Amino acid sequence: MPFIQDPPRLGNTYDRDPFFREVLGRLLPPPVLAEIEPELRHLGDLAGGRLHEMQLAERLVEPTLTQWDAWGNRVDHIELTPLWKEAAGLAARHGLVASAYERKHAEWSRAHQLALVYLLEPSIDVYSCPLAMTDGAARTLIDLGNAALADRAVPRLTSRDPERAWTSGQWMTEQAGGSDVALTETVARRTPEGWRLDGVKWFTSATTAQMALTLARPEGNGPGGRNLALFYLELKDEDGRPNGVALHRLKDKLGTRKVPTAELTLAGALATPVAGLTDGVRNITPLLNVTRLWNTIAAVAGMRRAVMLAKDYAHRRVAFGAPLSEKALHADTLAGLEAEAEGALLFAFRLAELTGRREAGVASQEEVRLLRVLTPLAKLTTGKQAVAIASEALEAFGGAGYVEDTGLPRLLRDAQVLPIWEGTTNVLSLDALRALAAPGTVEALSAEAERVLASVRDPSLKPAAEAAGRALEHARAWLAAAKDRPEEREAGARRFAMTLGRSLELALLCAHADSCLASGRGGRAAAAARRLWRNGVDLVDEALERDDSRLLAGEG
Ligand code: MFK
Repeated sequence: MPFIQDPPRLGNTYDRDPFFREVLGRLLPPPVLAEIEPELRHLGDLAGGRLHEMQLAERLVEPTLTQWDAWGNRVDHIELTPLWKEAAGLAARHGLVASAYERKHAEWSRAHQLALVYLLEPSIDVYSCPLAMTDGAARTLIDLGNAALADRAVPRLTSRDPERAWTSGQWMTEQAGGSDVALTETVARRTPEGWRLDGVKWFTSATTAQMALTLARPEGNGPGGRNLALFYLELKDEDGRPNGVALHRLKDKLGTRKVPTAELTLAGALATPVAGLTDGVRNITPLLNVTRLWNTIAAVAGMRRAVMLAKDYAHRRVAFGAPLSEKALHADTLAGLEAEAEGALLFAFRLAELTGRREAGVASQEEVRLLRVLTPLAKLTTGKQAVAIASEALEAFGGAGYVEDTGLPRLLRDAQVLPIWEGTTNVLSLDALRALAAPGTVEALSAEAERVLASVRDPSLKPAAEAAGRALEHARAWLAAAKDRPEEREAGARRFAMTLGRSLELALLCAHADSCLASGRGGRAAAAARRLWRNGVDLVDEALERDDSRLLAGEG
């Protein structure tokens, strides 16, 4: 009998994720956790079982676009993969969007919703993409106070009935305007029937949605983002005919292959301004901030999935006389990955907590400012980590991680989009600087860091917490020194943002570990905190340190 390797297995991904359960246990009031736990366990079972099996079985199935029917009618039909169809029903029934809006658990409703997302996300082939945009569209319509549009669309966007539920697109990206959305070329013309849009959208994710929010320049408006307007459109008219939207092709992407991302033309599409005829970029930012939150959750869910598989495999794979799990170097490597995933998870759920507080109307001014700056920081930090962790996790399988029919390479391909869409690392680093320029935001961030670090009392955690504190202090000094040096400030923005993001994660992990130690829940989290510290050495980006001393010395 030739040797046959036992493949990695997931099991119930809720039960097998004690760190996640600990985090929820600290974050949620016990009655809330008790109420939602059966559903979390059910989703963990699905994610680690049937959905994961479907995912592996459908590895080669991709969405297809049929533009014409046999008789010459333009149909633009996208056939989704079976798993996507299954995910749509599951998402609606389990309230993956709805639970945030029903607000059954007051300010903990976002954490509840994102816990559901965290569990399902790695097993639904990035169906999280349309859900994120749907959530963002609902938020935007509500925040901008357009009652007519909100009354029409929000009940659909937040429906638990798969037959009624809608998804929304977020059509921003054009050939000229990707990161620089102000370059949008789509034009809006006023006609007797209403506003009509003409233009080409280059990357419209999940184009099977029923509606979209998009940007266009009303005829007569000047250039720039302020002269764009935010529009609402539905893809089909009342009779089910296309509303001036023609799909050119599905994009041939490195990853997220199951997401039917299209390039499309708007040719006289009827659309409604959501909030006036200017300030489109500002008006679409509620959507951006929600999808950036989802991106963060997708990143931490992907990291956890990669680590779970690699850890399970380490018990099944024998090399050099013992299971890999008993090899000191392999175990150390996996512990490093796990620590990254845990720091990132804490960051993501801190963001979820703040979002929930703001939406429930109980956030202080300081928390609102903190949320604004933590959103880009969490998205950019976790996006980068997700790619690095997926890459290392594949390596932990040796050649099997590089072979398609194990289903493992997808982890890396799907992670690679996370630092790109919803704002690249550089764009978000600049966004973090923009947020910090607003009055009170540096103070809000400093207060957060101080509060988290002050809660770390156990002597075994002090060196790691102090390293985080030093890095945060360094970042603060750099920001002050770079204040009047716009070019240097811009050049150092990513180093600054990554230093901040990673040191906040370490601080949060130290605080979490401290509370575990204090409540006698063992030292596992403390070991992870020390491990994360070792991963980051002293966390301060070396180049930032050099910039910093140069700036502080007043050198040009
Ligand atoms: C699992 C997760 C799945 C997610 C699925 C998503 C699939 C979708 C695929 C996509 O990729 S969709 C396209 C994503 N594109 C982007 O994210 C665009 C990236 N670029 C930026 O974010 C730029 O920073 C930005 C376009 C916003 C800059 O544009 P401008 O024209 O230079 O705007 P400006 O002047 O900086 O900001 C305009 C206003 O908005 C300002 O306010 P005021 O008008 O009051 O001065 C800004 O302060 C405000 N603003 C900008 N970003 C904000 C914000 N406010 C709140 N939050 C923000 N994030």
